[in-house]
Amino acid sequence: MIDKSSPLPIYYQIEEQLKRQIENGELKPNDSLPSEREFAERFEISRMTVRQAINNLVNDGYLYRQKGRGTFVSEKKLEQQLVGLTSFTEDMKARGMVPSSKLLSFEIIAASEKIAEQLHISLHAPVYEIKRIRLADDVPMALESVYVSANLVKGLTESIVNDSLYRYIEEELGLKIGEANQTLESILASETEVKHLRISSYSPVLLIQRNTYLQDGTPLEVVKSSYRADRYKFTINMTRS
Ligand code: 16G
Repeated sequence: MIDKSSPLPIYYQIEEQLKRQIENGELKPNDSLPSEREFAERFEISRMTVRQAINNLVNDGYLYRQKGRGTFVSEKKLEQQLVGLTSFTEDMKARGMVPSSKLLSFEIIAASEKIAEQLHISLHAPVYEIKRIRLADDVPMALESVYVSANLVKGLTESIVNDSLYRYIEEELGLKIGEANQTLESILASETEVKHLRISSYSPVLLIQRNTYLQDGTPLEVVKSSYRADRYKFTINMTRS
């Protein structure tokens, strides 16, 4: 079902067709795909074109490759319930995955007007800026920038943020995390996100912005996270009053 007269590139048509088959269950997780050669013969196109389509689907998380065995359909997206106020480490452990982080930057900076206002601290007060890639079973899931007041979250180190920020805040500092406001929107991945999340250019990502407060109302953190839209699905339960 390839339309060679269409203005849509052939690799793109193959990608869309395979995505549809994955979404409607015709292709199931861990099903193996025909080889590049078989694909090329079936559609009468070059192997290069097939490879491009498959590469894009591998990058987008729809397919995965196994050396010497072939290409397979990936597991479904991670479904994340938007209910409790949890950390990335807790979320991944709860689903039996191994969380890890790749620290991109860890610095004390002077609070900008916007950050100072949100953290209720003075302009230029010291703030930790922590940029991390969050991974689950070694797959990059989100790119996250966290801002916390250095006078509130004292003694942060690189090894702490390579582990769990919430664990340190609660267990080591004894601070009580209370609630958070969060927004979720779809945006086009920036170049940085494309690079670190290993997604293709022009992919959408889910931008989540969170403002977290301690139980006494003190602002704790300002967070901006970009989640891979190809690996994540957020669900909400609603009750009609
Ligand atoms: C989550 C939170 C983030 C928090 C982090 C702590 C979202 C959108 N963000 O990524 O606000 O700072 O967890 O994680 O859920 P950690 O305890 O694993 O370091």
